[in-house]
Amino acid sequence: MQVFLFLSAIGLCWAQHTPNTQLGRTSIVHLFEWRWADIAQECERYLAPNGFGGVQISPPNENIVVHNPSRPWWERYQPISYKICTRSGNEDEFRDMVTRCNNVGVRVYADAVMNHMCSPAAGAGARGACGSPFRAPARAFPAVPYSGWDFNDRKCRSASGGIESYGDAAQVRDCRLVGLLDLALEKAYVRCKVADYLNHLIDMGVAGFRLDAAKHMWPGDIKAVLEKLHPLNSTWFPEGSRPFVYQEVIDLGGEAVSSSEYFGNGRVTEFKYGAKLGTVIRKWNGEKMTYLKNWGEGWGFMPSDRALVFVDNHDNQRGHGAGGASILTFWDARLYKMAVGFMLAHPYGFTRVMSSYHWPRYFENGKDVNDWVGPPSNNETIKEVTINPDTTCGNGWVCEHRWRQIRNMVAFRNVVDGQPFTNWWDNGSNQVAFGRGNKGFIVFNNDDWSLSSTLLTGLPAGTYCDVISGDKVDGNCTGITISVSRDGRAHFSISNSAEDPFIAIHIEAKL
Ligand code: AAO
Repeated sequence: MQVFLFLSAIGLCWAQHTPNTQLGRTSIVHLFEWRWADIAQECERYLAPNGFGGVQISPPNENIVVHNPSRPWWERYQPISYKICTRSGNEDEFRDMVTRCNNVGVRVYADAVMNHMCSPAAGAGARGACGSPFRAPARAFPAVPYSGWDFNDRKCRSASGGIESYGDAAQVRDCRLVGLLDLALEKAYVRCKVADYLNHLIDMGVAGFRLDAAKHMWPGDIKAVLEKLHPLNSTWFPEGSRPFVYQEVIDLGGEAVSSSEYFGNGRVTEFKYGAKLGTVIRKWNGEKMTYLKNWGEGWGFMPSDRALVFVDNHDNQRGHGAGGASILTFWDARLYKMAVGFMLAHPYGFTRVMSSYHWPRYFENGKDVNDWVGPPSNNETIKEVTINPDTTCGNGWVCEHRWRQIRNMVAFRNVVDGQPFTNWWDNGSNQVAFGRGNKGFIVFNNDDWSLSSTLLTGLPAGTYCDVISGDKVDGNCTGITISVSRDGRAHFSISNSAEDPFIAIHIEAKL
C-alpha cells in the first residue's frame, strides 16, 4: 500500500491533466498573436467577468524575424533564444500581463516551442526579434547557448535530414520538422536549458504549457523536462501545484506516433474532434447531427480526461497542420457558432476557444496563398486590439470569444460543470437536443426544414432566456424566451433560416 502511494505520488509529480483554472471556470481562449498589454486588459475587462478560465498565448520567447515580405505569424515558431522578447512584448509587459490576469483569476498558458530552433536556411542577414546574434547554418545560438552538439543532426536517419515519413516514429522525433533544427532533448544539457526557460515562466505566474510539436519529441524526453519544473507560483496557486500540460500531437490515425503515448505527461490535443465535428455540421460524407448521440469516446476519441478539444486552431484555420477542408472557422460564421456551441455544451474534453485576426484569404488551386500573413500591424508593430461600442473588436481582430453566442456558451459550460449528459433527443436527421442534468439544455436545427417540438429539458419550471439570441439583462431577456412547464418540458421552434439555428437555456438565465 505504501509503495503504491509512493509510486502514485511520483506519477502525479509529472503528469498534470488538471488545468489550474479557478473553480467553476471551464474553458480557455487562444488569443493568437495578441500583445501582452492587450491580454492584460482583456483579462480584466472581459475574460474574468465572463467566466473564462485562462488564455493560451503565442510563444513568448525570442524568435527569428522573417520578411515574407511582411512578417508571417509562423516566425514565432522559430526560436532564437529563451529571452522573453517578441512582437507581443518584452519581459516587463509579460510579467505585468501574468500578474494582472492571475489577480482576476484568469490563468496564462504559454505556447512552449522546445522541439527545435529556427531553420538552418536562415541567412547571414537574419536577426532575432530581440537582436540576439545567431548563426543558424553553424547551429550557433549563443544567447542560450546552444551549439552543434545540441542538435539531432547525427541522430536523424532520413536521407534529407528532414521528416520524410510519418510512418517512421524515429524520423518523426529525430529529424527536422519542416526543416527546423531539431534539438537533442535526450541530452541533459538541452533538458536543463528548456526547463530553465519554462521555470522562468512558471516563477512569473504561468499556469501551464501547450507543448508545441510534442509529436516530434520522445515522450520520455518530455517527461524528463517536466520533472525539472518548479511548482506554480504560490502567490496565486496552492502550494505544490503542478503546471497544466497539453501536448500538440496530431493523431488522426494511420501513422507511427499515437496520442496515447503522451498521456503520462499530461493532456493531448484531440485533432479528430474538430475534423469530425466540421464534417457533421457541414453534412459531408452522409454525416448527420443524429450521429452525435455518442460523441466523444464513442467516436474513437481519446479518453475525455486526457483530451484538449477545439473546433479550429491557429494552424488548421488556414490550412496548416491537419484536419483539412472540413474544419469550421469564423469564415463560416453561422456553422462555426453551432459547432462551438455544441462543443461548449457537450461534456467531452477540456475546451479551448479560438480567437483570430482577419487576413486576406485568397485561394489558388485550393490553397490559401496568404496563409502566412501575420497579425494586423503598422509597419512591424502589432496593432492594438480596439473595442467597438457594441463590444466587438476593431483593427482587424475577429475576437470570436466576444461573439455573444460563444461568450454565453462559455458561461453555459461553467453553469453545467459536472452535470451528466442527459435527455438526448433527435429527429433521425439534423435536429438534436440534449441537457446537462437539471442545469442546462440546448437544441439545434441543422436541417433544411423547421423544428417545432416539445422536448424534455430536465430543467425546473419557469421562463428562461435563450442565451444564443440574447442575454438576460436586469431580469429581462433581450432574445427569445422559453417556458419550461412543471413536467420539465418546453416547446421549441427554430426556423432553418434563422441566423443562429440553435437555442440554449440554463438555470442562471432563468427569469
Ligand atoms: C515555415 C514555412 C516552411 C519552412 C519552415 C522553415 O512555412 O515552409 O520550411 O518555416 O523555414 C508553423 C507553420 C509552418 C512554419 C513553422 C516555422 O505551420 O508553416 O514553417 O511554423 O515557422 C505538423 C506537426 C505539427 C505542426 C504542424 C504545422 O506535427 O506539430 O505540422 N504544428 C505546430 C504549430 C505550428 C508550427 C509548428 C508546429 C512548428 O502549431 O504553427 O508550424 O513549430 C500530417 C501530420 C501532422 C503534420 C501535418 C502537417 O497531417 O500528421 O503531424 O503536422 O501533416 O505537416 C491528413 C492526415 C494528417 C496529415 C494531414 C496533412 O489529414 O490525416 O495526419 O493530412 O498532410
